[in-house]
Amino acid sequence: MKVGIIGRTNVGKSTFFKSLTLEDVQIEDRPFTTIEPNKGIAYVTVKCPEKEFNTKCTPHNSPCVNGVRFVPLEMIDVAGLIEGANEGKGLGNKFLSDAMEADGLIQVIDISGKTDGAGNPAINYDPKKDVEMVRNELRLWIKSIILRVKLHGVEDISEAVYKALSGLKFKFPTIKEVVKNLNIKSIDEHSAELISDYVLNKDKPMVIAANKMDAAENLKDRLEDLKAHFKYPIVPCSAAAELTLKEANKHGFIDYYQDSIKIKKDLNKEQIKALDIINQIIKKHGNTGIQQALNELVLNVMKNKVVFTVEDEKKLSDSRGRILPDAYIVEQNSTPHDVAELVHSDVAKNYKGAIDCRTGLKIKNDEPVKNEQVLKIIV
Ligand SMILES: Nc1nc2c(ncn2[C@@H]2O[C@H](COP(=O)(O)OP(=O)(O)OP(=O)(O)O)[C@@H](O)[C@H]2O)c(=O)[nH]1
Ligand SMILES: [Mg+2]
Repeated sequence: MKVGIIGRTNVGKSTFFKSLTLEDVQIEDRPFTTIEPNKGIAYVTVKCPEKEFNTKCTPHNSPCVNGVRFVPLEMIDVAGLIEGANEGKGLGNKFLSDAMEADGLIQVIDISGKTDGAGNPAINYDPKKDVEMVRNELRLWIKSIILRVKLHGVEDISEAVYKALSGLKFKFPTIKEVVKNLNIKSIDEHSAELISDYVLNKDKPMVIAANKMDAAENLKDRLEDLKAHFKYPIVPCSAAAELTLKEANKHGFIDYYQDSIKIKKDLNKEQIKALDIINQIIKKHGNTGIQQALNELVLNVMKNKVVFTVEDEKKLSDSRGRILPDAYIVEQNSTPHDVAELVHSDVAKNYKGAIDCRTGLKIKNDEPVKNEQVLKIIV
């Protein structure tokens, strides 16, 4: 599972990325700070089943804090876009192929309107323009790749398009579906655009992270306006607040957990002031919105599931005695065998079935796994 962070330049993409991965990346108040993609591990959060099973987990691949499991996924932050990227403006659009390694996208925007379409300071800039621009640049870029398809007589259109888009993680069934449903018989400007739109909609689900909410005046109106125009879920957030809290937590100044902040060390006046501002944001909105944006994409929009795997269905342990050691994010229709593939190729090879540890019953091989299911894979 991989999530890509995209958006116009200087909206806070790298700050968003860093607040979730704590990777040491460059953040600056100017356009085009990021050039090479940043990669790291972020986590979705789900309830740990330890309490329900009346046990205490000893996590291996997914840390547990106060009964909340942090389930890992890959995250990639790419360079920023500006209008005309398809004509080479700014850093162009070639880096978008890095973002397309992702199964889902978070588009970061600057809801404060204090930077313009080129990433420079502004007053009251309308972030709707950025959402449309990013969409348009993505569509034009995919379209240009599809337009390079040369059909040699009998060749299947779906296969030719799929080959041209290889590496961008679009699914073959999606391409077959659009070619069939829209009755596409040749590749031209119009059909390439239709295919581009369709595959982006279907295979790159997206949420909008309305960042810099701390700096926004009339935040409520601005959010309403966006919601009225776009079908994507829109999550108000402050990556700068989240990053400050995570770093203060890491260095032992505070205990930061979900929406609670506890001061641990003597802080100076400046630090107290900064924390006060952040505290007000959290009180007003409930949270910084960063983890919420990621969870919204991975669990609600993409409808992925989290499953826990164990080797002993009674003790809920692995061979080393660790309790509820591992959790995995799997696609909506995954079967127990698909989960086995994620655990290890040998486990998949020797797969003989799976048991639902809640019921103790065997699961049918073609039955999709359930969210937060605890599975014993029989090998
Ligand atoms: N007020 C406020 N500023 C923020 C927030 N998030 C990021 N910033 C600031 O916005 C500026 C740009 O941040 P980056 O994370 O480098 O932005 P980016 O989108 O990665 O930029 P490029 O890589 O250049 O496209 C920096 O000055 C950040 O400190 C936020 O939530 N609130
Ligand atoms: Mg950046």
